[in-house]
Amino acid sequence: MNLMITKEIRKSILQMVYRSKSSHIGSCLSIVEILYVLYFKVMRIDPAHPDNESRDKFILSKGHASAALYATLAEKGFFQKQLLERFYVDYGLLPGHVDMKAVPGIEASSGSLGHGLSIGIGMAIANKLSNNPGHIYVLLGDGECNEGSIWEGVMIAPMLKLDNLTVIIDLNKLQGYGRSDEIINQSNIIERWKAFGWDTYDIDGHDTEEIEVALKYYHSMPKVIVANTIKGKGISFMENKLEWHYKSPNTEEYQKALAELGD
Ligand SMILES: Cc1ncc(C[n+]2csc(CCOP(=O)(O)OP(=O)(O)O)c2C)c(N)n1
Repeated sequence: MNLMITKEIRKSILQMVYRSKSSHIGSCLSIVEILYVLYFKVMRIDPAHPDNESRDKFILSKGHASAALYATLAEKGFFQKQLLERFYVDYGLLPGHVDMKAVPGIEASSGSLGHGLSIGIGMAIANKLSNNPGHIYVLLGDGECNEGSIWEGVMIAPMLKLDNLTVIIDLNKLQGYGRSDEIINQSNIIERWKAFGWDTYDIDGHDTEEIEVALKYYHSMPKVIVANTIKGKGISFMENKLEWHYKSPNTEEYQKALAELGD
């Protein structure tokens, strides 16, 4: 079941990016298992009632990986899968960076990196004030963690004891133009977040059981899950290759990738 759904999500991402000749396929492929576990195993959400007051909320702060979120929402039944054909095309419906007004199920627009954590903290505070049981999940890129605004959020969330907030860092170790540890070395990222008072977890971000256990584990403080992932995961020639941040597959590459993902 896990495998079938994650494979379908990967196929949708591939088709969307190929059709629109757009970027960020590697960034999408590293977060498929995380999105799958959130939307199919953990979050209390109902595609038939996307505005339910007490729902859990997810913010994809690395909004350039929009294709992965749109594909997961379609798979979950928030909207018809056919709408994915309208990704990043002229007169399309689904913009290249996440748009909360495009389709049901999206909680925040994103794309300018560094804002999702603060938005999530605001939502978590609002839920506390109104006794709303909804939990807030925020997914950050590891390169995105170079943004100063992220560290304002890292400092304030434990002070406010936001135990209704979970952050997942997609540690795929690559950014747009290079390796994360060569740009700003945060190889001790867990110790850094821990020092500010976060509950920390270090997991394999492609192991769905590990992801589920980490997400469901009780925590009294805000939690950060550092998910070790592979950029381009699932398509062999894209794995851990910087060029697939911006590159779009040509027809030959598309066919090869599709064959790898199989039926
Ligand atoms: C504020 C801001 N600066 C620059 C960019 C351009 N940009 C898009 S993706 C990216 C790299 C992000 O790297 P990372 O967070 O590691 O995500 P990944 O794509 O590796 O998953 C950059 C710099 C942006 N979207 N927003």
